[in-house]
Amino acid sequence: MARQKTIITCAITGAIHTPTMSDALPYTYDDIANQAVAAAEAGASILHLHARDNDTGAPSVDPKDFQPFLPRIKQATDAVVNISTGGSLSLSIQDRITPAKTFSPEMCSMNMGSMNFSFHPLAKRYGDDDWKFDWEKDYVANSDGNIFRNTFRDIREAAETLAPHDIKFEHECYDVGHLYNLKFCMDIGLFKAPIFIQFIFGILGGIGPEVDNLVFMKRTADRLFGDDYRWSVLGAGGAQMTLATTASQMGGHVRVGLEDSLFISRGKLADNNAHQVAKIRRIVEDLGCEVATPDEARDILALKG
Ligand code: KMH
Ligand code: ZN
Repeated sequence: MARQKTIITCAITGAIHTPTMSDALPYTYDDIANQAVAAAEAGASILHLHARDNDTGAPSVDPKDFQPFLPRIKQATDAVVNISTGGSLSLSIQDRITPAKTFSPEMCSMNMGSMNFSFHPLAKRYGDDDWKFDWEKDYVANSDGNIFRNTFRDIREAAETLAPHDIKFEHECYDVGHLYNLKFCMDIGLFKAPIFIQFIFGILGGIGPEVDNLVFMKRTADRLFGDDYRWSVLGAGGAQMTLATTASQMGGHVRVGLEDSLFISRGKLADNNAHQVAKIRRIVEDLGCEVATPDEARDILALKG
């Protein structure tokens, strides 16, 4: 049987990194549009998109901050548009799903459980071995701000509100319990097969970025979902490229982008999103896999098209 092609998703800006961390992080409408188009040209067939305030770079879920770049991306590329419903940690689920409800994209994210959500100190240290973290200030004092809330009520609200739009969900699973939440939601009819799971490793609060854990997540998903799922891997920070490489060799799809890691290699910031896409594309192709075009991604994931 021919080997399935590898889908590269690029997550362009996210809501966690700040522009002070890297000059490459796009936050103006122009930069988000230009970097998204360049990432698609470099080989990304899915673009996972958040918006930011054009002046300050603060995360935004206001449709007026998506409007200036979405049509430009659609006009310049054939890439699948995937809009975040993660928004940022402090927002309600109603606010977080507003962009997907407004623009009805082919895909959007769907986060599968509540958790503490912080950068792992080791992920930050990937670029700066002198970096010091302040446990009291960064992790303890800010604990309430670090809760990523995705209760069953939130998940149902998002699923039911978005159901009429026929959007394919990127089910974000940060730990093995989230796979069981997803299975439960499928059993009660909230989500229909085939589903697309993003296994996420290396967020502090979720499962760690070890290959053993990837094998464990995949084996658990095989048991729970059988042939009813497609999967991709996102490693945060320094785990990004190594886990994406391993995933591609295990038959999975991959996600890169400055939302998940600002680096191109140890100690070296990426120039832009396309830099990371070009690197993973080169690795995937060198190792004998082919990269999926946007239409092939639509086919593999059974998108509305
Ligand atoms: N930033 C990623 C670790 C979302 O947008 O819904 C997870 C994410 C969530 O992309
Ligand atoms: Zn995101």
